Amino acid sequence: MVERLEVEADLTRSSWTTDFVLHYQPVFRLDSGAIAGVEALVRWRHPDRGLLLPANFIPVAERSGDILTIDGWVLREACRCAALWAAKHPEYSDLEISVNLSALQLQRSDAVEEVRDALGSAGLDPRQLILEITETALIADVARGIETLNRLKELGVQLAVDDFGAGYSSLEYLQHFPIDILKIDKSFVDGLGGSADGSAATGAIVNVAKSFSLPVVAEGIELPDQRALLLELGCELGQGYEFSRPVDEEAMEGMLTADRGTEPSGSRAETP
Ligand code: G
Ligand code: MN
Repeated sequence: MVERLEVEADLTRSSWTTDFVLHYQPVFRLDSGAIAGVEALVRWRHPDRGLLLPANFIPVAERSGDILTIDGWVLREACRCAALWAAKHPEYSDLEISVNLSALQLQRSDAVEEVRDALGSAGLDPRQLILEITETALIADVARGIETLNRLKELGVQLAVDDFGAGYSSLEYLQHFPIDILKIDKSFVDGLGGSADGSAATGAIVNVAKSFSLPVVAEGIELPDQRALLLELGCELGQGYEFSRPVDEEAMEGMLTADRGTEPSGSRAETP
């Protein structure tokens, strides 16, 4: 409790441009290792505690309302970066960037305007923006959710279900929501390649995506075996430490420059 209050107090003192930073994790083609996209992940450079992951501050920011400011900044910063990379690297002129949208952000009356503004001020083609939404956020307010998602789709952006399989996994909403991509939760990847064979559950999730004709991205791939098994199960895209940890803007651009569709160089530590 003391800890939470402390984080809350720290949050209100934070300056968005210097204390928060976006790291980027590439999404790879599991067969060739070529970069297929990038996910933007927010980190908080805490003055005393070092680089904090979203799990350490997002819940507090959701309760305090600071999440809306953080989310807006993340969206604008990610769009700016993607537009910059697309302009600098012609071979990535259609590079897709994924941004995580919180449940609260989805419920805001001006959510669609915020996305439109971020795209507009960055000059980013809407087709390059993928908004990731968790199952829980989708279910929170179904009627309003569908309306907001439809309006977001009208902007031309793509929508992905994040952490798919971890929540309700209600197949019904896949029919009603305008979803473009499914991202398999890391827990289904963890179950692969170890002593306990989790490939039946993972295969079932991949098949759900396929039967809805949706591309599927596996999250949290940490081992070569997991990558091989996912490919066997028909999953073509993935991200995780086996390919690359989330890295800062400069390192991400370095990867784009070096990418020739060859094997990634492996993971490196995530540094502030
Ligand atoms: O909810 P979402 O899937 O967007 O969360 C992604 C989080 O998972 C990020 O904080 C990212 O740093 C972390 N992550 C990405 N790849 C891996 C991985 O291979 N292993 C683990 N343990 N975490 C990962
Ligand atoms: Mn995500």
